Amino acid sequence: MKKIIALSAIVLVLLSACNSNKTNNDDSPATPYTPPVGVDGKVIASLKPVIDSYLQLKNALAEDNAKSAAKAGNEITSKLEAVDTADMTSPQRTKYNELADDLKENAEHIGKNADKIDHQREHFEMLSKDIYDLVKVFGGGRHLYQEFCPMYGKSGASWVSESKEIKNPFMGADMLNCGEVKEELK
Ligand SMILES: [Cu+2]
Repeated sequence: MKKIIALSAIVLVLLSACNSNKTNNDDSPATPYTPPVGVDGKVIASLKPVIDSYLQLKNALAEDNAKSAAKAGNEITSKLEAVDTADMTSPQRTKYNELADDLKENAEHIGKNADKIDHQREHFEMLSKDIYDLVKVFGGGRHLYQEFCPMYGKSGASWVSESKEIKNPFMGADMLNCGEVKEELK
Protein backbone atom coordinates (compact mmCIF):
# COMPACT_ATOMS: atom_id res chain seq x y z
CA MET A 1 0.00 0.00 0.00
CA LYS A 2 2.80 2.38 0.92
CA LYS A 3 4.40 1.62 -2.41
CA ILE A 4 1.21 2.50 -4.23
CA ILE A 5 0.93 5.81 -2.39
CA ALA A 6 4.56 6.62 -3.14
CA LEU A 7 4.07 5.72 -6.79
CA SER A 8 0.94 7.80 -7.16
CA ALA A 9 2.78 10.70 -5.53
CA ILE A 10 5.47 10.42 -8.19
CA VAL A 11 2.86 10.26 -10.92
CA LEU A 12 1.16 13.34 -9.49
CA VAL A 13 4.42 15.28 -9.45
CA LEU A 14 5.11 14.27 -13.05
CA LEU A 15 1.62 15.24 -14.12
CA SER A 16 1.68 18.58 -12.36
CA ALA A 17 5.10 19.39 -13.84
CA CYS A 18 3.31 19.29 -17.12
CA ASN A 19 -0.01 20.86 -16.29
CA SER A 20 0.77 23.91 -18.34
CA ASN A 21 -0.94 22.75 -21.51
CA LYS A 22 -3.61 25.38 -21.25
CA THR A 23 -5.88 24.85 -24.18
CA ASN A 24 -5.59 28.04 -26.08
CA ASN A 25 -7.14 27.50 -29.42
CA ASP A 26 -7.38 31.15 -30.32
CA ASP A 27 -4.92 31.11 -33.16
CA SER A 28 -6.36 34.08 -34.99
CA PRO A 29 -3.83 36.88 -34.66
CA ALA A 30 -5.33 40.14 -33.49
CA THR A 31 -3.12 42.18 -35.79
CA PRO A 32 -1.77 41.52 -39.28
CA TYR A 33 1.89 40.52 -39.40
CA THR A 34 4.41 43.29 -39.95
CA PRO A 35 8.11 42.50 -40.50
CA PRO A 36 10.77 44.25 -38.38
CA VAL A 37 11.75 47.75 -39.51
CA GLY A 38 14.95 47.92 -41.58
CA VAL A 39 14.82 44.42 -43.09
CA ASP A 40 14.73 44.36 -46.89
CA GLY A 41 11.73 42.64 -48.49
CA LYS A 42 13.99 40.43 -50.60
CA VAL A 43 15.78 39.21 -47.48
CA ILE A 44 12.47 38.40 -45.80
CA ALA A 45 11.35 36.50 -48.91
CA SER A 46 14.54 34.45 -49.09
CA LEU A 47 14.45 33.58 -45.39
CA LYS A 48 10.84 32.43 -45.49
CA PRO A 49 11.66 28.98 -46.97
CA VAL A 50 14.18 28.41 -44.16
CA ILE A 51 11.46 29.08 -41.58
CA ASP A 52 9.00 26.91 -43.55
CA SER A 53 11.43 23.98 -43.47
CA TYR A 54 12.15 24.54 -39.78
CA LEU A 55 8.41 24.39 -39.03
CA GLN A 56 8.13 21.19 -41.10
CA LEU A 57 10.98 19.72 -39.09
CA LYS A 58 9.35 20.77 -35.82
CA ASN A 59 6.04 19.18 -36.85
CA ALA A 60 7.75 15.97 -38.03
CA LEU A 61 9.47 15.63 -34.63
CA ALA A 62 6.16 16.23 -32.84
CA GLU A 63 4.81 13.31 -34.90
CA ASP A 64 7.86 11.17 -33.97
CA ASN A 65 8.65 10.95 -37.68
CA ALA A 66 12.44 10.84 -37.94
CA LYS A 67 12.39 10.24 -41.68
CA SER A 68 10.40 13.41 -42.47
CA ALA A 69 12.51 15.25 -39.91
CA ALA A 70 15.65 14.25 -41.81
CA LYS A 71 14.12 15.43 -45.07
CA ALA A 72 13.21 18.80 -43.53
CA GLY A 73 16.72 19.05 -42.05
CA ASN A 74 18.23 18.65 -45.50
CA GLU A 75 15.84 21.25 -46.86
CA ILE A 76 16.95 23.76 -44.23
CA THR A 77 20.53 23.28 -45.42
CA SER A 78 19.67 23.91 -49.08
CA LYS A 79 17.33 26.83 -48.31
CA LEU A 80 20.05 28.50 -46.23
CA GLU A 81 22.34 28.42 -49.24
CA ALA A 82 19.74 30.36 -51.25
CA VAL A 83 19.37 33.19 -48.71
CA ASP A 84 19.89 36.68 -50.11
CA THR A 85 22.66 38.32 -48.13
CA ALA A 86 23.35 41.04 -50.72
CA ASP A 87 20.40 43.10 -49.51
CA MET A 88 21.28 42.77 -45.83
CA THR A 89 22.87 45.63 -43.94
CA SER A 90 26.41 44.95 -42.79
CA PRO A 91 25.44 44.15 -39.15
CA GLN A 92 22.59 41.97 -40.41
CA ARG A 93 24.96 40.04 -42.67
CA THR A 94 27.45 39.49 -39.84
CA LYS A 95 24.69 38.17 -37.61
CA TYR A 96 23.24 36.04 -40.40
CA ASN A 97 26.58 34.42 -41.29
CA GLU A 98 27.21 33.64 -37.65
CA LEU A 99 23.80 31.97 -37.31
CA ALA A 100 23.89 30.25 -40.71
CA ASP A 101 27.05 28.28 -39.88
CA ASP A 102 25.48 26.79 -36.75
CA LEU A 103 22.11 26.32 -38.41
CA LYS A 104 23.73 24.37 -41.26
CA GLU A 105 25.73 22.17 -38.94
CA ASN A 106 22.71 21.20 -36.84
CA ALA A 107 20.46 20.79 -39.88
CA GLU A 108 23.03 18.49 -41.50
CA HIS A 109 23.17 16.25 -38.43
CA ILE A 110 19.37 16.05 -38.42
CA GLY A 111 19.43 15.18 -42.13
CA LYS A 112 21.98 12.42 -41.61
CA ASN A 113 20.21 10.73 -38.72
CA ALA A 114 16.92 9.55 -40.21
CA ASP A 115 16.95 6.56 -37.86
CA LYS A 116 17.94 8.33 -34.62
CA ILE A 117 15.20 10.64 -33.44
CA ASP A 118 16.83 11.24 -30.03
CA HIS A 119 19.94 12.48 -31.76
CA GLN A 120 17.85 14.65 -34.09
CA ARG A 121 16.15 16.20 -31.06
CA GLU A 122 19.49 17.10 -29.50
CA HIS A 123 20.40 19.03 -32.63
CA PHE A 124 16.89 20.44 -32.90
CA GLU A 125 17.33 22.03 -29.47
CA MET A 126 20.43 23.92 -30.66
CA LEU A 127 18.87 24.67 -34.04
CA SER A 128 15.80 26.14 -32.34
CA LYS A 129 17.93 28.64 -30.40
CA ASP A 130 19.45 29.93 -33.63
CA ILE A 131 16.08 30.03 -35.39
CA TYR A 132 14.78 32.10 -32.48
CA ASP A 133 17.69 34.55 -32.90
CA LEU A 134 17.15 34.62 -36.66
CA VAL A 135 13.47 35.47 -36.21
CA LYS A 136 14.34 38.16 -33.64
CA VAL A 137 16.58 39.92 -36.19
CA PHE A 138 14.75 39.33 -39.46
CA GLY A 139 11.22 38.36 -38.50
CA GLY A 140 9.65 35.07 -39.48
CA GLY A 141 7.38 36.33 -42.25
CA ARG A 142 4.35 35.42 -40.11
CA HIS A 143 3.20 35.34 -36.49
CA LEU A 144 5.43 32.98 -34.53
CA TYR A 145 5.70 31.91 -30.90
CA GLN A 146 8.48 30.68 -28.69
CA GLU A 147 7.32 27.68 -26.70
CA PHE A 148 8.92 25.82 -23.83
CA CYS A 149 8.79 22.32 -22.40
CA PRO A 150 10.19 21.94 -18.86
CA MET A 151 10.44 18.15 -19.20
CA TYR A 152 13.12 17.79 -21.90
CA GLY A 153 16.80 17.39 -20.96
CA LYS A 154 18.17 18.88 -17.76
CA SER A 155 16.40 22.20 -17.73
CA GLY A 156 13.78 22.06 -20.46
CA ALA A 157 13.95 23.24 -24.04
CA SER A 158 12.38 25.81 -26.34
CA TRP A 159 11.20 25.78 -29.91
CA VAL A 160 9.56 28.15 -32.36
CA SER A 161 6.03 27.47 -33.58
CA GLU A 162 3.45 28.90 -35.94
CA SER A 163 0.69 27.94 -33.52
CA LYS A 164 -0.18 28.70 -29.92
CA GLU A 165 -1.49 25.17 -29.63
CA ILE A 166 1.30 23.08 -28.07
CA LYS A 167 2.54 20.09 -30.07
CA ASN A 168 5.77 19.17 -28.41
CA PRO A 169 8.62 18.33 -30.86
CA PHE A 170 10.90 17.08 -28.06
CA MET A 171 8.49 14.61 -26.48
CA GLY A 172 6.26 13.58 -29.39
CA ALA A 173 3.37 11.27 -28.57
CA ASP A 174 4.79 10.64 -25.08
CA MET A 175 3.80 14.13 -23.96
CA LEU A 176 2.45 15.88 -27.02
CA ASN A 177 0.70 18.71 -25.19
CA CYS A 178 3.39 19.41 -22.62
CA GLY A 179 4.64 22.96 -22.75
CA GLU A 180 3.63 26.58 -22.81
CA VAL A 181 3.86 29.68 -24.96
CA LYS A 182 6.70 31.85 -23.64
CA GLU A 183 6.75 34.70 -26.11
CA GLU A 184 4.94 36.00 -29.12
CA LEU A 185 7.64 36.83 -31.67
CA LYS A 186 7.16 40.07 -33.56
CU1 LIG B 1 24.92 14.85 -34.55
